[in-house]
Amino acid sequence: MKTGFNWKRKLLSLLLLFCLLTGLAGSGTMAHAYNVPDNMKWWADDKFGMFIHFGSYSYFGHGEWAMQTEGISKETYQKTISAKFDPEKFDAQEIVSYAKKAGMKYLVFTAKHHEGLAMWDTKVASFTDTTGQKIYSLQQYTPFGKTNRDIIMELKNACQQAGIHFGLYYSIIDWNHSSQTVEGDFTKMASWEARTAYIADMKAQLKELVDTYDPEIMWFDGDWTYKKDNPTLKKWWTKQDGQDLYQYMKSLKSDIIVNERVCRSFGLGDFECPEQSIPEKALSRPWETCQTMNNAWGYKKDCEKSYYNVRYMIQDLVEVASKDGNYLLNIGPKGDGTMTAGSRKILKGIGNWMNRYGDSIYGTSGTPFAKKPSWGRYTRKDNVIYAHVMKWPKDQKLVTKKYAGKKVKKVYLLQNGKKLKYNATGKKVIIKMPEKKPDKADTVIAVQYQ
Ligand code: JFZ
Repeated sequence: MKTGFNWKRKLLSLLLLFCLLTGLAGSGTMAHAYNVPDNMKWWADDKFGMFIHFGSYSYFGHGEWAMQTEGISKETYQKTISAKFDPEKFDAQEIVSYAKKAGMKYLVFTAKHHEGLAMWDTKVASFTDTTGQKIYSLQQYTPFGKTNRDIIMELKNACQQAGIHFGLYYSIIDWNHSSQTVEGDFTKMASWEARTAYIADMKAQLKELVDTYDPEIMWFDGDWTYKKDNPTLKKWWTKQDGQDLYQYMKSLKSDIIVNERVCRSFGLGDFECPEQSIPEKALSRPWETCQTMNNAWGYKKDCEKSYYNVRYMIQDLVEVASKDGNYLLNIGPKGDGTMTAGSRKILKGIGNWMNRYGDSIYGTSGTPFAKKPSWGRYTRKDNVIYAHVMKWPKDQKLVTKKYAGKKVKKVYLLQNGKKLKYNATGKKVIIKMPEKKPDKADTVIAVQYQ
C-alpha cells in the first residue's frame, strides 16, 4: 500500500514539473519570452508605463538638451532659466489620473536630468550653483521653493493611491556640477579627485532618493562613454563603475529594478533599453522601449505641432507587446507644470483603446509565431492568442495561424465577447469577420484554445 501511494505522488509531482516547465500549469500565466526574476514579475506583466521629463528645461521650452545644444554657460543657464522655473500649476493627481486612464501601470519621473537641477530637496553639499552659495535644487534654487512643495512626493502619493508603481530617472552626467564641464555629448572631469568625489556624492543623492521616495525602478541615463575600463578624464565612466553602481542600488533596496544604462552595451542592469526603437524580435532578457509622442522628451515648443496620431501610438505599443517588451511613453509638461494638449489627447485616445483591449496587452507574452501576419500582430496569454487586426480583410476572411497541437475552443471579439464563426483546418484558423471594422487602430480578435 505504502509504495503504491509514493508512486502516485511521484508521478503527480513529475506531471506538475512537466506542466510548469512547459508553461501549461493550470491557470498560471504563460511564461515570458525570457526568464523573469521574481522582483520583475509585476513589471514584465504590466507592460505599459508613463515617462515624465520635467525640469527647468521645461521652462525654457527648447528641450532638455538646450544647455548643451545652445552652448549656454552654467551661470547663464542658472540665472536665466533655472532661477525662473516656477511650476506652480504642477498637478500630480491630474497627471496620474491621465496615466491611469491611459492604462499605464507604472511611472518614471526625472529626479535629475543632465542639466543637474535636483527636483527634490537634496542636502548633498557639492551640488551648488556657480557661486557655491546655494544648493541647485527645485526647493532651494527656484522661486517654486517658497511653496515648500515636494512634487516627487506628490507624484509618489498620487501613484500609491492609484495603484501605479513608482520609479525615478537619474542622470549620471551632470552639466552643472563643479566636477564637470560639457564636452561634446558627454562631460569632462576636472581631475581624478573630482571624479572620485562626484561619484561618492552621486551615490549620496541616490541614497536620499531611495530613503525618501522608495522607488521601485531606478532608470539611469547619461552613461555613454564607450569605455570598458581605463577611464580618462574625458571618458570617465566605465563598465566597472556601472557594475558598482548597480550593486550599490541593490544594497540600498534589494528588489529595486535598474535599467541597463548604468553603463550600456555590456549587458548590465535588469532590463535592456533598445535605442529609441523596437527590436526585430523579442530580446533574450526583459526590455523596454521608451518613446516620445512628438520627438521631444522635455517640453519643446517647436514640437507641439508634430504629435503622432493616436493610432500610431497604439500600434507602436502593440508592436512592442507582440515581442514581449515594455513600453514607456513620455510626456513633457510645460514649465508651469501643466500637461500639453497634445499629450492629453493621446493619453485619452490610448485609454479608450486599452479599456476595450487591455486584456490583449497586460500579462501577455509575445507572438508564438516566427512570422508577422500581413494584417497586424499577435500577442498571447495562457490559452488565448490575440489577433491584432490593423488592416481589415476586404473579403471578411481573416487568416490566422493555428497554435500547433491545440484545438480551438472559441473565437470572439475582445471588446464585447461576441462570438465569430471560424474554420480551423490544417495549420490555419480562418475567421469570419464583421463587415465593418470596429477600431481603426487595431481591432482585437481572441482565439481561445482548449
Ligand atoms: C537620453 C537623454 O539624453 C535624453 O535627454 C532623454 O532623457 C532620453 C530618454 O535618454 O537620450 C538618449 C539616450 C540613448 C539613446 C538615445 C537618446 N540611444 O541609445 O539611442
